[in-house]
Amino acid sequence: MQQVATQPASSAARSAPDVAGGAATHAAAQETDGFQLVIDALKLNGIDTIFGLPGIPITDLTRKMQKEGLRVISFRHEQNAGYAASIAGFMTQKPGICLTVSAPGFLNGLTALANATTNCFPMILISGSSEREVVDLQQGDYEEMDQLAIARPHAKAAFRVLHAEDIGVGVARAIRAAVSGRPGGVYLDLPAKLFPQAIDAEAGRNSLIKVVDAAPRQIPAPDAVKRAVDLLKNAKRPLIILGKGAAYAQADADIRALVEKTGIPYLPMSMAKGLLPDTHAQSASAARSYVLPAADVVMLIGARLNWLLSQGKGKTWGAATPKAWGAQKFIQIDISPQEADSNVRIDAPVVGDIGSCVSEILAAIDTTEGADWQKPPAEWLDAIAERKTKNIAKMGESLAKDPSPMNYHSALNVVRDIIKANPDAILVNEGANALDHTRSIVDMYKPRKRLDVGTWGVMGVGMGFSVAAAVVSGEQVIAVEGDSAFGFCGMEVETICRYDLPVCVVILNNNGVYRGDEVNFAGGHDPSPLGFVKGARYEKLMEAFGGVGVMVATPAELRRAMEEAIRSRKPTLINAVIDEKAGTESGRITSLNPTAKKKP
Ligand SMILES: Cc1ncc(C[n+]2csc(CCOP(=O)(O)OP(=O)(O)O)c2C)c(N)n1
Ligand SMILES: [Mg+2]
Repeated sequence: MQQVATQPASSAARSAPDVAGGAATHAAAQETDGFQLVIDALKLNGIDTIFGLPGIPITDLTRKMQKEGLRVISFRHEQNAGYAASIAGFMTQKPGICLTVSAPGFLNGLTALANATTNCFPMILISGSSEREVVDLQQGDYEEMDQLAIARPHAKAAFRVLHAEDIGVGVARAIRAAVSGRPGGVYLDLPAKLFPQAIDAEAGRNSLIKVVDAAPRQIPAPDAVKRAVDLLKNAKRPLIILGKGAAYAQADADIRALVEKTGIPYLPMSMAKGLLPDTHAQSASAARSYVLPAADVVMLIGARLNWLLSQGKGKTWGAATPKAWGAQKFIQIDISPQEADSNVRIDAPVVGDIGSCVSEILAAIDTTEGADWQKPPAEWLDAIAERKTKNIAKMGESLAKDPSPMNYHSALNVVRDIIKANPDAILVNEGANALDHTRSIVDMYKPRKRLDVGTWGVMGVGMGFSVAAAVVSGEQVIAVEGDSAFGFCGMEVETICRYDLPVCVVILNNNGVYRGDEVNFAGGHDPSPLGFVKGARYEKLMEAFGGVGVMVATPAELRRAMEEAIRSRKPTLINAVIDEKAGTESGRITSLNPTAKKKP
């Protein structure tokens, strides 16, 4: 692994104002306070990085954290800090911490918290809050808001700590809630008055909890494993679907062994790409629309049957009507027992953590079948191979074209080559067409290298994810962004420059949301709601903060600029100008978009 781009704690300490003295002056040497206990509790539990934005009442907390050796990454907007924390959680299995001020800062972070909960990313949003007594009587405090109540429906759990001696318990509960079972977003409310509260240092130390076994393994029941293996064994057209949960589990070797031992074709969901290399012979990605309706037994590994899989029903699955079920039988490996039957019947639920479930299934296959395990019938594998070959050839033709101006294919063909040559690089991706084309064109080779809009299809995660990916891994990050998507978080290029992170942002610039050739149907001076300033010079934004900005109009220019960004590891923004007519409405999910019967 490459060197993590870290500012040495010692130099941070030298330049930070001496805030520790604040606590020391009002407290004797043997006293500690809320500021210190929050830091001690986090450090005791292996938290080393905080993503946040300072202000009342957490300004001194951020300074003190930095002084005490935590890496504090300070953002320009809390939403981006929140997205950074959540994806750090996904990458590391440790809760990512986002730290914000009260009311508006908290609300800015809340979208990311809700997104984390939806995506099962472990994250803790820690927000300072205003005077409880005043807030509860609605007497008009500075940034008055009942944050705990507002956070609760969007979080897996929400806690408030009122007394310094409870900080240890509060932090421990937040960590357990975030990472155990199905991971998610947790809210921790820390009122302003908590921070300067002084207590005896010894009592403080004793109140802290180092969480033991924060995400306990959950071993599946042997009969559940047997039921699944029996179903799989008798399948004629089996299929494995790998979800984001499978990527999160870090059970890469066992998952690969299960796929390869059974010989079953598999489909990776977007963030599971690279769990096995996308070029693997058993990948059925290029035959997705054939395998989903044709499969007779489908094993879901850490993948939910939500909208991304058409809820397991309708045409996608070979059923006659949108609400009807297909003929498949389902095995579902999931940590949550409530997930089964959420949309269609699950014939063999296997409940437990993905790692334990996969290794138990592998063991069951080995004991009961051993060398006798029959690979799927040749007709099934041949039929898939035939479709794959045809579709890959068709894709090859599109990629080989060199139209002027560039389109998604010719630009992404370059990104595809760059990732192939740099398989450790992390690919962050958002947009509509910019997302869908990247997902299908750019092959991934290693697990957890593709980070994208996830379950909600949310725009604006790009720069937060990029910052966190670079900070957590030290690897080169390549962010492929739609021009609209980038606009949600673009100011964080300053953060990327400030921390000198190896992030190369590639904006696929088509002058708008989906397409840049939309018109105002009223014929007035205002542009279409979907259009942006034509010919915008996004690269100058990066230059403004000392990074490298490049505008490119051809694949050759894009390739040169990306290669240079990777060589130099400098913050780089490449404004890749593509055909404004190249996109389609909503990318590949046009069918989800209600349209007026009569066009405007
Ligand atoms: C937070 C949020 N707001 C709005 C949307 C709706 N939306 C979906 S994709 C998209 C932008 C698509 O344009 P762009 O990023 O430029 O990608 P393109 O299709 O043009 O390549 C928007 C606004 C969303 N998904 N998330
Ligand atoms: Mg666009």
